Amino acid sequence: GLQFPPQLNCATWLLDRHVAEGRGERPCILAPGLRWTYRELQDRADRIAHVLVHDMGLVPGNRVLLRAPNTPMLAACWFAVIKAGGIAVATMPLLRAKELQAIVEISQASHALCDARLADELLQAQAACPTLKQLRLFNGEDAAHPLAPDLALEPAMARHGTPFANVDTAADDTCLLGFTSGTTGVPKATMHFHRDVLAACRCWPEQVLRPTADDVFIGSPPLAFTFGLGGLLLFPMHVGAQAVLLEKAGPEQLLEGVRQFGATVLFTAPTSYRKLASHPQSAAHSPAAALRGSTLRHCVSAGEALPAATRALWREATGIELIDGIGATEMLHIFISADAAHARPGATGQVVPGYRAEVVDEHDQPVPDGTVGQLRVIGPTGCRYLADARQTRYVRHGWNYTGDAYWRDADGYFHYQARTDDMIVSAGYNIAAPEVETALLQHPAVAECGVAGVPDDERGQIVKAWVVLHPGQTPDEAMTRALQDFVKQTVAPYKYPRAIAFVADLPRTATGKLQRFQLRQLA
Ligand code: 3SK
Repeated sequence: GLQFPPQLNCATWLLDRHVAEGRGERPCILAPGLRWTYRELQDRADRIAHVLVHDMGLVPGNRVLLRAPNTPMLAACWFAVIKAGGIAVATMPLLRAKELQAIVEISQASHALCDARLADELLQAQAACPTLKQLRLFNGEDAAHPLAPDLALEPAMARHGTPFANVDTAADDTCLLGFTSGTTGVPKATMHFHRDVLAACRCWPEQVLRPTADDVFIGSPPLAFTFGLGGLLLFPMHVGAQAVLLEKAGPEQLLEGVRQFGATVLFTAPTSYRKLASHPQSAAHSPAAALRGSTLRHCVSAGEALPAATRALWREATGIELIDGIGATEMLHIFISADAAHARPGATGQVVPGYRAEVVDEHDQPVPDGTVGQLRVIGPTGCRYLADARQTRYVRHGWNYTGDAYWRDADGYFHYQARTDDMIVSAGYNIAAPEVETALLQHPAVAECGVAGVPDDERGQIVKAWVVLHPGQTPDEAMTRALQDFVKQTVAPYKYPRAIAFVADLPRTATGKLQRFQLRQLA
């Protein structure tokens, strides 16, 4: 097992260690028009830590809400909170006042550091949240409205010196709250300790990704999503590598970022790989073709199930085999995965050493290989909810019940079926919604789709698909029949969608996960 000293501040290991050991001048954080070395990031983080403690009255254990797109200042704020013994509560940039209010209430955040360009919604939330007393805004020069001088972070940073002596936290003091993205609509706060952060850096990255100090990480997930926090901040810094932070990370920005910064490791979600690979330009000039022979050597997919068709599309377009993985905010990062050499199409991978994962039945008993059941996982990085009665439902005897339906094969590879609540029962047949989605996605007219069960008098439920067509395709009766026939020929015919609705886009969480429970509200 992993051993950590009883007193531990993870910022000391991830950031200050590099400067102390002579690597301070190595590049650390890159962004368009900006390059910070490890020493420069440390300088910013130390100054912000002084502001938090001396100007804003932070004491260890206070929760600090962070709100910004992926920027170097967000990284500096995150480390400042950890250095000061606070608890980082990073939030998705797209959240509105109501959602921020819920997060402030659940986390009991007393302090906030916010990108001035995103201040409006937070100020609205603050008006309704008496616990949130201290707020500072950064990146104010680009903001639409002038900053109240007493709220501006950068001038306050300039008034403080360095260094900052990191608070001597215990290894099992909480350092971050991760909010689940709410595929079911109700977010939960998960608590992570300083030692969890370092354990996450030691498990999946060391066993599967195996990065080096020469790697340059890039990607799309927000740092508020632990997939992004690990992939774009913790894991690069653990090995002294570089991370590119992009405020916008659509296909064009990712492609340009890989080229401009010579990125070697890409983190993004299956939908984004699919968009990159099937860009409307001709195949020879598509973004994916431009990545063939580029600096990229590892492409990591997580955040939602990877359809086999997307894996194949990416391999054909770029020559790179995706590293798939399933993680959870509850577990901080990925716990089942396979590196490119061990990838098995249709399977997420094998359990990452350090974790145990099992497929169990409704009585919590492990099922034989080949049988579908619920995935549960236990390991060094989770799982605890903050003051949430659902702890007893989702965490039992230390195991986190993930809500994913999986089966395991004889070689220990785990195969995703659905969220347990995404299994459709139609006329006695069990149908996994993602399997129907995977089949539909193989049709050339389909850009995106979501599948869910809808009530039906005769069959109990029927399979319904909500489909976004590629530009130029016609959403008519003939298309409906073509898609239904296609699914019948691709998977067992009883799984075909008896109803199809054509829509302009699909409801997704801020982390890009499909919200199947919202589909039924669409026309
Ligand atoms: O959703 C996932 O698969 C995931 C992956 C890595 C870290 C966190 C999460 C939620």
